[in-house]
Amino acid sequence: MLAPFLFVLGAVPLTLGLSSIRSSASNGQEEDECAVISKRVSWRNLTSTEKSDYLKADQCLISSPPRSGIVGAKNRWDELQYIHIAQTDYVHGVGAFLPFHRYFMKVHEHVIRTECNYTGPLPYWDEPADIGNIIGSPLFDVETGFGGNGTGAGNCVADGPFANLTLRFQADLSIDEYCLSRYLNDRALSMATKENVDKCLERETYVEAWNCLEGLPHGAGHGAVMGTMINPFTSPGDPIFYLHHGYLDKLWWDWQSRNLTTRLTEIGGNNTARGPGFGFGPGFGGAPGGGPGAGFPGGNPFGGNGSFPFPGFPPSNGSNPFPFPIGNKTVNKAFTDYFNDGGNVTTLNHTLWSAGVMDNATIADVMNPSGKFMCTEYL
Ligand SMILES: [Cu+2]
Repeated sequence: MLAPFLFVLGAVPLTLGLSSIRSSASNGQEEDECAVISKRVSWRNLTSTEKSDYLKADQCLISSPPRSGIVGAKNRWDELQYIHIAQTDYVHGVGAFLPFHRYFMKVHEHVIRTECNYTGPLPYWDEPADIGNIIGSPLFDVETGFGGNGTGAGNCVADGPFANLTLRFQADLSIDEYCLSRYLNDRALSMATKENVDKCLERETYVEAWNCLEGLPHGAGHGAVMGTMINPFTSPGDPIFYLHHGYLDKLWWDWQSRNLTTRLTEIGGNNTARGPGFGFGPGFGGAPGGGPGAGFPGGNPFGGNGSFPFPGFPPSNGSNPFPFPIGNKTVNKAFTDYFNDGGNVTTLNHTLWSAGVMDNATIADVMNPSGKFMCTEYL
């Protein structure tokens, strides 16, 4: 019987508002309980079978045909990456940064569970544990992890379960194949310290905590892996992305947990990004070797007046590609209307979009990790 357990876990269900009022179905079961609680666990604490199953699930996405009609995608993995690329400027440096990435973790979980029969826990990267020895991290184990460092001129990953993985969506959504690349380094990971995390967890307001978390703790993981991971657009091409953002999401939850009475509903910030790459921290760009995904030099990758095609956004408009100016710091009404906040301030009504891979959600839906939409629990 899950329900009483969930009430304890769900802590302060009142704060979720009207949408979570429980209703009894005719079979007597409550409709909005979680069928399964997804456990979020450090990669270090998975058994070897769990590790192997998780790696196989991502491999399954890579070998599964596309399903969502995203033009140019050759597999399910491409479609997940597309979701992130297509809205990079609107999910970074904005109030929705943490909620969107929490939702995106759920989208990934949803597809591995429903399409690849994955039933295990969702791993995150315990980043402070790897400070000073990223090469020795169990994440980058060639046999039991995600493969090791990149090699050669392009820093392409050539060993482990994702050896020779081919990606194809560029930052502007054009198609040009490139390898999964990494340039592991301890310098960036040195910023993932407990001290830097604690500084964020001590912030009082959501806006302060989000800005802090999107800075060093977020930048450290991306910068430590470099290659594909340092590109703010294409970073979900590396399976490590989901463990890094799983960890970052845990940090948001750690902050929320310090005051559930207010922080299960506290949101804010701007809806319009401050520019591409905000939040990845300075100085992380330019991995040796270059090439697509092997480093993000910063600034506008499309040139001064480039337009950013968003096929299928908003999805209600089918295939309508509508242009959004890059680097436009003003409120873009086409977006803010779609986000449904009624302005440039991020609210609980804010729409979270995944190109139809999963249904849209709202920020309200994801505020509580153990609520009926997320159904997760951090261990
Ligand atoms: Cu992101």
